[in-house]
Amino acid sequence: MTGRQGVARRSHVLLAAGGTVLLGGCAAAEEQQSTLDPAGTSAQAIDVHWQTMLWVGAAVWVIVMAMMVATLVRRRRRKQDGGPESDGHRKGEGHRGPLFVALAGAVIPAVIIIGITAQSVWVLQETDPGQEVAGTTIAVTGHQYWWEVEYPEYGVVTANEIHIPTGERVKLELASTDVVHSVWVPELSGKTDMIPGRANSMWLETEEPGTYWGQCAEYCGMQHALMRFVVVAHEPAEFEGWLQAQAQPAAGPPAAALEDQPELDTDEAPAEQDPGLVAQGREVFMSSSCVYCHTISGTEAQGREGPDLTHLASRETLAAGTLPNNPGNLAAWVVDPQAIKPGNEMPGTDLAGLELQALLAYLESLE
Ligand code: HEC
Ligand SMILES: [Cu+2]
Repeated sequence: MTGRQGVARRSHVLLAAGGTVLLGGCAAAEEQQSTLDPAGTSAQAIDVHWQTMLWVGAAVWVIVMAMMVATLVRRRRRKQDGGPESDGHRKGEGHRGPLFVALAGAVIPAVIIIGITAQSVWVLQETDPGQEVAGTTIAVTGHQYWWEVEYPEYGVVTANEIHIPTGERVKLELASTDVVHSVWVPELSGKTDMIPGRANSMWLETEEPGTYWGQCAEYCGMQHALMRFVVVAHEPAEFEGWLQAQAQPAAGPPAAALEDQPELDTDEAPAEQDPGLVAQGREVFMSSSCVYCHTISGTEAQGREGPDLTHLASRETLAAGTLPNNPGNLAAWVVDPQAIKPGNEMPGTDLAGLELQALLAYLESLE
């Protein structure tokens, strides 16, 4: 073996090792988005195809490498025995006949390629995003940088969470209000683009209840990476319960609290979920710019620029999977959304002190 061959071989080994480390790193991500752990019908078909290509490719590689090593060993042994270095072919020793060349060089590769092509045609049919789907229809609209999720048959609108029943093929009707986005839930399905002015659709189906992370898969601007969402798969009965709760208008503050609203008093520390404070927060919300962009059903807030906040407190995340939904993060978001997600469409607010606390208490009450 010449020195150069040795270097080339070693760098291949290094590349292979590096690739393994990289793949391992991806699979270990916390909020898992791994195509290698499929839980949906469509992702499973894709996985079958991927596994076939991986293992057939690995088998071919192992066989070719084994034959190469065998040849090298044989050659070296012959050299040690004092024989001439490269007359194997002339003598016919170790020479592979035309039948071998035809099989290994043409027939076997052709069989493998035809087989894998046939399988990919099957996968394309199995996963076809445009196929007829009988189940629940959900309209999902991409915005820079969040997802509007509507259940037209049930009058439910939410954001950044797609709740689905298990054991049913659910249809997603995709649209975009600005630029091209793409829906991808690696554990459930492949990607489908949301193109402004074009009606695309896709479907999701899983037997396993759970939370699956999704991601915008088409670069759409500054905060593309923070345009995430979750798919929450429920048992059908639980899903019905979720739909019913979401179809309710926002919980208003108790009537008593509305009657005797205390004056805003900056000296007094407010109690958690104080009904008076919640009622004041509602006033603050309705009299500030929030109403131009956000809807809270059952109130005068009917803006459509930002996520529907009717059941904000029931959601797991804020700002499209950017932050876990808890009081601290909610306060940080409302005060300075541009610090958290620079370039997003929500401006910060000047509200402070008790007014801000009241506003936050109201938002937290939107179960
Ligand atoms: C100019 C329009 C606009 C105004 C005004 C506005 N928002 Fe927003 N808001 C948005 C947009 C757009 C998002 C989504 C940002 C993203 O995730 O990229 C958002 C997100 C939110 C979220 C997170 C919702 C979720 O489900 O992730 C909350 C809470 C919120 N806004 C509260 C408020 C409050 C309170 C006010 C008033 C002080 C307000 N917003 C004013 C546009 C606006
Ligand atoms: Cu996007």
